[in-house]
Formats: sequence, structure tokens, C-alpha cells
Amino acid sequence: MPFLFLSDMNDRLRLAIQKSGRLSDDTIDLLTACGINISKPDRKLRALSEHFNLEVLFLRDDDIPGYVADGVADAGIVGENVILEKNKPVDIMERLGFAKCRLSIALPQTVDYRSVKDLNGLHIATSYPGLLGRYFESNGVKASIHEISGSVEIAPGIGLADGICDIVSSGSTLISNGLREVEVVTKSEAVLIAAPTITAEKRARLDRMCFRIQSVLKAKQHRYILMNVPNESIDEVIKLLPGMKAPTVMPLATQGWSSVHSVIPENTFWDVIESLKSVGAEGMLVVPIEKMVL
Ligand code: PRT
Ligand code: ZN
Repeated sequence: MPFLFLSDMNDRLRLAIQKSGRLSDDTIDLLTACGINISKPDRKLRALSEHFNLEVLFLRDDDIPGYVADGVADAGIVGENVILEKNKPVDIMERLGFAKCRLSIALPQTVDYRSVKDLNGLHIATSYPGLLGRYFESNGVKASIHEISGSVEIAPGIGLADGICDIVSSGSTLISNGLREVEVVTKSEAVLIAAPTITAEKRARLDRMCFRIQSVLKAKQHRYILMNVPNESIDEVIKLLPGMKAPTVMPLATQGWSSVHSVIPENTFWDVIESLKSVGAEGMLVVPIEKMVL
């Protein structure tokens, strides 16, 4: 039935993701957790995920903002740093919580540095001339930019520049090159972007994908907790537990005790556990949550 086939193709959402690099495994894992299965590319540039009617384009990360801005892809997953550098008109739909890093200016450890004014007159090597130029402009810094495409961290050591502006994650690359981070230009993480020209039908499909992504990300940020509580402590325990609406309380087979179940955020997890213990909760079990739909 040629007509059906064509309408399927026209509806098909095109998602651009990094072919191979720091974003690719986490991107494929996230899509898989959302029930969108795609196999890792070998030499292929495209793959289909039939049950979500999705076509995946495997690209270099630098090309993703342009492909999405031009509407060649409807959406993409890429580092925010790349979007800001390319300065293309795309809509950020979701922050994805992986590939977290910062773009920072670093100088040799031996250089005395007090404030951004000390950058005046320096020669800085970077692969991010757009972002760095805008940072200098908004901070009233008069410094020159030397654009290089790789191994930025060695530039001061070989006399190519006074300092660098590069992606920092743990900071160990800077330390091993005798450099010190002096200013953060921007923070970044992987984001889902959409083409400004996306059709209403594809936008609806992308919204469905966003809904799944939010459920997966929320689940990652929370834990399910079960504990035994003496009945006289239940009120105090409940005060400590935010839950989704309210904690579940069920009687235990042992008289005077209850089982309390709730959901707690990962970032306050240990503080909450300590407080619960101090008001009499015991036998706590903490389990991961796969999806969380609110
Ligand atoms: O081939 P392609 O062009 O697709 O990929 P790429 O080589 O340009 O990018 P890739 O795969 O290295 O990184 C993709 C994205 O991951 C970046 O655009 C950032 O959004 C994000 N990211 C997160 C990082 C890092 N962490 C990171 N640590 N990108 C690069 N680094 C490098 C950095 O350039 C430096 O050399 O790691 C070094 C610093 O790491 P630390 O841990 O020593 O501080
Ligand atoms: Zn790249």
C-alpha cells in the first residue's frame, strides 16, 4: 500500500545523535530506557526504530545544531556547549542530566590571577571562539583568541598561547598540564533540541518522547524506600517523607508496628535516612525506580 508507506515516512521523526563519542552511549541508553530501541551504528549513518516511527541520524556532534536548525533533522541530542558555540536557532526541549561539564578559562598555575581584568591582553587558545568572544565582550575584556581544534591543553606549554578555554569535567587534564581553572564561561549538559520549523504532527510525537524522557529522568533522581516503624513514631516519620502524594502505611504482622513506603529524592537521600533512623525507623530497604509518571 504505497499511500500508507509514504504517510509513515512523512510522519517519521528524525532525531540526530552523536555517532561515536562521549554522548553516544548515554544517548542510546536513554532512548532504550524510553522504549525506543536502536542498535549502535557500525558504519551506518541512519537507523530506524519502527515501533516509535523514528529515524535516527548518526552525526558528529558539531553538525547536529545546524542539521536541526535547517530542519534536516527534527530534533537532536547534543551538548549545550556545542549549541551555544554554533549559535543556531534551535529550541531546547529537555535537559538530559548526562555529559555534565563546564567551559572554563585556565591559566598556568604559576600565573598570579585575581579577577577577570587579569585576562586583558592575553592570548587564549580554544575550540570555542564564539562563546569565548561573547564572554570577553560581556565582561569588557580585551584579549585575543587563537582558534585550534584539538589538544587545546598543551597550547601554553608549547608557547602557542598564554592560557586556554576548554571543556573541564574532573579537572585532571588541567592539573596534569600545569593549568589552573580561573573562570567558568558556561556550564553544560546534554540537551534535547527541536527544529523551530517542526510540524505540529512531529511536534506531538516529540512531546511523547519528552514525556518518556521525563519519566526516566525523574525515576533516576528518586528512590523507593520501605521501612518498619513503631506506631507511636509514624507521625514523625511521615513529616520527614515527601512521598508522591503521601506515604503508604500498612500494618505489620507484629502488633504495634507498621510498614511505611515512600519515594525520596536522591539528592537528600542520606539526610532523610539519618533523620528517619533517629525517630525510630528500622529495617529500611531502598530500591531504584525504573519509571516515574506523575
Ligand atoms: O567526533 P565528534 O565531533 O562527534 O565528538 P567530539 O570529539 O567533538 O566530542 P566528545 O565526544 O569528546 O564530547 C562530546 C560532548 O561531551 C562535549 O561537547 C561536551 O558537551 C561533553 N563533555 C563532557 C566533554 C567532557 N565532559 C570532557 N571532559 N567533552 C570533552 N571533554 C574533554 C575536554 O575537551 C578535555 O580534553 O575531556 C578533557 C577534560 O576532562 P577532565 O575530566 O580531565 O576535566
Ligand atoms: Zn565535535
